[in-house]
Amino acid sequence: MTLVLSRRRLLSTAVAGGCAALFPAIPRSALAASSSGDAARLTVDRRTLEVNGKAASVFGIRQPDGTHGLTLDPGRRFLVDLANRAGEDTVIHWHGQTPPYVQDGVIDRNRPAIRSGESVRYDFVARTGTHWMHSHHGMQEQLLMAAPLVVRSEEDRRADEQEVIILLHDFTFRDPAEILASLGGSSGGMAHGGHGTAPAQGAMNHGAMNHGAMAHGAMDHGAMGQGSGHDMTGMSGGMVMDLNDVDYDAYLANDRTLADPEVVRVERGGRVRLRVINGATSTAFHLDLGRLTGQVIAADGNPVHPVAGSRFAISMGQRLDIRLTLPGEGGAFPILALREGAVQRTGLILATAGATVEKVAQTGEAQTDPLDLSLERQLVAVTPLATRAADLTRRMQLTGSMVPYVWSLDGLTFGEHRPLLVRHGQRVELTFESASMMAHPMHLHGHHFQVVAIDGRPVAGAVRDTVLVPMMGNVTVAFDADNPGRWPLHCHNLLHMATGMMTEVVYEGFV
Ligand SMILES: [Cu+2]
Repeated sequence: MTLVLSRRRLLSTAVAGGCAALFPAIPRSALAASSSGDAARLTVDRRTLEVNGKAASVFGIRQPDGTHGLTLDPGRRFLVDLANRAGEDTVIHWHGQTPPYVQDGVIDRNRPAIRSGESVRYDFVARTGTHWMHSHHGMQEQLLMAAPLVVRSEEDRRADEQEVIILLHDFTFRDPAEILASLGGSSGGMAHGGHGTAPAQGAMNHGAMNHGAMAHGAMDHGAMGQGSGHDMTGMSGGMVMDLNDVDYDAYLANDRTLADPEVVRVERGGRVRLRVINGATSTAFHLDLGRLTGQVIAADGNPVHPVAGSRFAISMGQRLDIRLTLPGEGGAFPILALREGAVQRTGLILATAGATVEKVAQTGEAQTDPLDLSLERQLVAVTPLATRAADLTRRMQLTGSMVPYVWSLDGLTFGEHRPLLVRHGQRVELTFESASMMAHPMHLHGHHFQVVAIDGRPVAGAVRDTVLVPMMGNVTVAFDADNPGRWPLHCHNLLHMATGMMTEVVYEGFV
C-alpha cells in the first residue's frame, strides 16, 4: 500500500498504537513526496450561504480558486492535500472511490480524525465516474460538508458533450443535532467517531422483532405528533409507509433554490451529460427532465446500458449520469429534483442563448410518489462482475422505527453490531431485507457491488455502491472481496446512520 498521510499524521498515527501492522512499509520517499507541487489542494472550512434571503453558516470543501470539490482528468491519480480549517475535527469520505483502507476517510481505532489546522495527503488510483466527497463525522454532512468528485475517462474527454454537475442537498437553518433530538434519536457512537464506542443504551431497542413491520402500524405513528413533520402515506391493510423524517427549510441544487437557480448556458442541439449527485442527508428525489428525454448511462459512476426516460429515482448517496440532447430550436429547460412523497422541489435551468428563463415555483402541484425500483430493474451493467458462485452469502435485516427513533441492522445498533467477516478473494452475496416501514439506501465503502436480485428475482443489474431497499422489499448485491480492511456498511440516511444503522465488512486479519 502506498502512503499517503502527512509526516505529522504518520507520527501521530504510529504513536496511537495498535495499528502498526496496517502500515507495514511506509516508504521514506512517500514522506518526501508530500512536498510535491502537483497535488490538488482541498480545504474544508466554514462559509456563509444565503438561502431564501437568510444567511446561514455552513461548511465547504473547496480548491484554492473556490471550485467546490474536484474533477480529475483521465489518468490522474487521486493525489490530494486536504487541509482542515473547519475549526473542529473532521474526516472526508471519498464516496465511490475504492482506496486502500487507511485512506477511505472514516474515523476508527486505526484512523484518527483530522484535527483542525491539520493537513493530510491522499494518494491512490482514482476510480472513474461521478462520485462525491462528504464528511463522515458527526452531523457535518447536514451542514453541507460535501462536494462533487468527478473522475473523467478518456471516453468522456472524447465525447462531444457539455458536462453539468448537479449536487442536491436538503438544507436546514436548525442545528442538525437538535433535529435528531426532536425525533427522539441519539447520535450515540457517531458523535465520538464510532468504532468501539457503544451508543447510549437508553436509546436502543434490541429486539428486531419489536421493530417488525407488521407490528409497526398506524397506531404507533398516531402517537407521534411531535411536529417532526415526517410524511406518511397510507397503505393497504393498516400499514403506514414513512417517507420523510424531516421537513427541511430548503432543497438545494448546487447550493441554490429555485428562487434563484443556477442557469447553465447550453447550445441549441447540443449534447449534455448531467452528473447528478444526491448529497441530501435524508431526502430522496425524482430527477425530472421536464420536456426533455434523457438516457441514464451510469449509476454511481459505473456505465449501464442506456435507459431512456424523463424521470429517474435517485436516493441518498446515489449518482446518475444522464445524457440528453437539446432541441435544435433551443429554449429554457428546468432540470428538477422532486422531493419524494411531497411537493417541494429544487433544480437548475439549462438555457440556450437568448432564451427566456421563466421562474419555476419551489413547490409543485401534486405530491410525488414514493421512490421505487422501476429504474433499478431496468439497469444492466456494461461491465458486470465475472460469473461465479458465491463463497459467502448473508441476509441482513434492515430494522428500526420512528418511535423510538432508532435504526439498526439485524436489530443491532452500531457499536453492538456483528461485522460481516470476509476473506480476501471471496465472492460475497448480501441480501438486504427491509423489515421497517421506511426505505433505506445501503452503502458499502471500499467496493462497488452488483445488484443481482430484486425481491428474489435475478437481474444482471447495475454495478454501484449504494442501493435503495424499499419498504418491505429485498435486494441482493454481490461483490468481490478485493480490498482488505474494515469497511463501513450503512444506511445513507444520515439520521438513520447516526442512531446506529451501520455495521462493517471486516477482512480476515483486520478484526
Ligand atoms: Cu435508513
